[in-house]
Formats: sequence, C-alpha cells, structure tokens
Amino acid sequence: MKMKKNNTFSEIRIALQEADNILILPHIKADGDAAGSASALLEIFRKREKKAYALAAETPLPSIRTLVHERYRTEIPEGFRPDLLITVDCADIDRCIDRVKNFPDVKILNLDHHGTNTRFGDLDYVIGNLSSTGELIYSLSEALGYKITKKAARYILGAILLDTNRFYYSSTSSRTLEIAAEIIDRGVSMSELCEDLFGNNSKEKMKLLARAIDSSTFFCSNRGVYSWLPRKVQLEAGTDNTDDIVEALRDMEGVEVALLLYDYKGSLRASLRSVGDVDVSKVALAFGGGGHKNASGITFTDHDYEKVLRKLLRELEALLVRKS
Ligand SMILES: [Mn+2]
Repeated sequence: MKMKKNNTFSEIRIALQEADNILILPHIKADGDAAGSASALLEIFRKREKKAYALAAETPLPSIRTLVHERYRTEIPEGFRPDLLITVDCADIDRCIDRVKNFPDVKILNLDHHGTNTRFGDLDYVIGNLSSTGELIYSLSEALGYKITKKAARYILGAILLDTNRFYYSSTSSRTLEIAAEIIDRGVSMSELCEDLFGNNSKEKMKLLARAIDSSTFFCSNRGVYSWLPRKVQLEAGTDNTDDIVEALRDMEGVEVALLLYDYKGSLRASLRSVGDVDVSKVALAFGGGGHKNASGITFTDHDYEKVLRKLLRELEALLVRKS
C-alpha cells in the first residue's frame, strides 16, 4: 500500500485561512495529548480571531482537566457550523467517526503522530515517530508563523509530558526536550504542571489499579503480563478510569509486554504496552486497532472476553518468541 504524502505547509495554511469556523475533534476517550493538543489549537486560533470549538466524545477525565480550554465542549454550540474539521491524535477515522459523521461535507485536516495513521484526511499532516501530537502542533504552528501563547504552550507541554510518560519513552527526541525548554522559557512552570497532572490520583483510581495488579497473570516465562477489568470490578472500585494501569503492569521486573483488557462503554478494549524492540502495533493492526510500536490499542466488537484473550495471548506469545 502506497502511503499518502503529507500536505505542504502552504496547502495547510490556505485551508486554515479559508476556514472561519473550525471544529477540532480529539479521539474518543481523549487522553492528555488529544485534549491538550485540541486546547492548544483553540488558543492559537483564538489569537488569530477564528471561531473555533473542540467537540469531545465525553467529559474530560479529572486528571487532565488542567489541559482543557474553555471552548472544549461535549456538545456543539447552537448555530455553529464548521467549515473545517481538524482531527487531533486520531490514528484512524473510527476514533472520531461518532462526530465526523454529522458533518459529511466538511473537509478534514488530520493532525497526528501515530505510525499507523491511515491518512483519512482531505489534508494530512502526520509525523510517525514524534513524541506527541502536542509536539506536532508546536512545530506546525512555528512553520506557519502562528503565535504560540503561554497558555497554548502550557497545553502543549502537558500533552508532551503525558505522551512521553515524563520524557521516559524513546519517542522523546532532543527536539522534544528543546521544545519543553522553549516552553519553560515562556514562563510555564513545569513543576506546577506536573503537580496538576500527576499529583492528583483519586482513591478510586488507585483502588482500580490495585485490583488490576492483584489479579494480573504472567505468561511466556514472565515476559508478558495481562490483567482484566470487567465492568463489575470498575463499579466496585468506583471508577472506569483505567489510565496508567497498563503502564504499571509493563513496569514490572522482566516484563516486555503488558496487556490490559477492560470494558469501556459497551465495548471490550485492549491496551498494549511493550519495551524496546517488541512491536505491539503489529498485533493491534492485525485485530483492527492501531497505535505505536510500544503503545497500542484495540476496540473489539466481539464481547467474548475469554475468546479475545486467547487470541491476543497467542499473538503476543508469538511476538515474544520471534524476538528471543
Ligand atoms: Mn498521542
């Protein structure tokens, strides 16, 4: 399959100039990169006197509320008719189709950093191995000569911090760190931002994490680990916020692949994490999901947990065996 090329900066500039009403779409179950990137764009467009809103699929999680702009909504304001849609951090159109489908004739600008991005936009700007969509928006805004305010810069730094797990992942380049440094130079306090983002775990979330760790099972000579959080367990813990749980599984000694299966809004979801050369995006793609080499996800239409788990474990084991 031949990969569609990125549009040029001048093509993107023209599309943005022609648009007066812009609707920004973060992916379903928006994470900090999606929400922060959408918020940064809202702030950048406000400065350029464009009418823009972000339309999210759900209310943002409390843990990322600090990355949410006033114009980030869950309902479209009355009378607002977009003439351009911008999808942020969406590897494929399924991640935002719930909202895109309401605007069949509106052009899409697809901004993303997932290597598996299907380039579904009328215009695409995708850089596959970048730390975050936040970093992509920073570089794009600079290339277009758009002013990045302190407020926008803070959203971007939050997006970068979350998607790199505080500069832990290999997607953190020297340029990522330079951008973070430039943002600090604009007066953004990284420690205050970190406190907002990482220092507010709810008891419910920690309880759910404890349940996941407690019920985890190792496979492939302890090189892999999985856990399962059905709706019932989420209700008992008092939250459906599964953020950071799969990372905690991955960070156990000797683990190369971690899998978290969980019920999410009526579907069964799998989050995959890996370390080093183990490429879980291959497994995700094989099941209709997507993501990055070390972090991918899949939404299953099949609700049979046992069957899905069996299939996934078979593929993950094969992946680990091939690597060793
Ligand atoms: Mn991202």
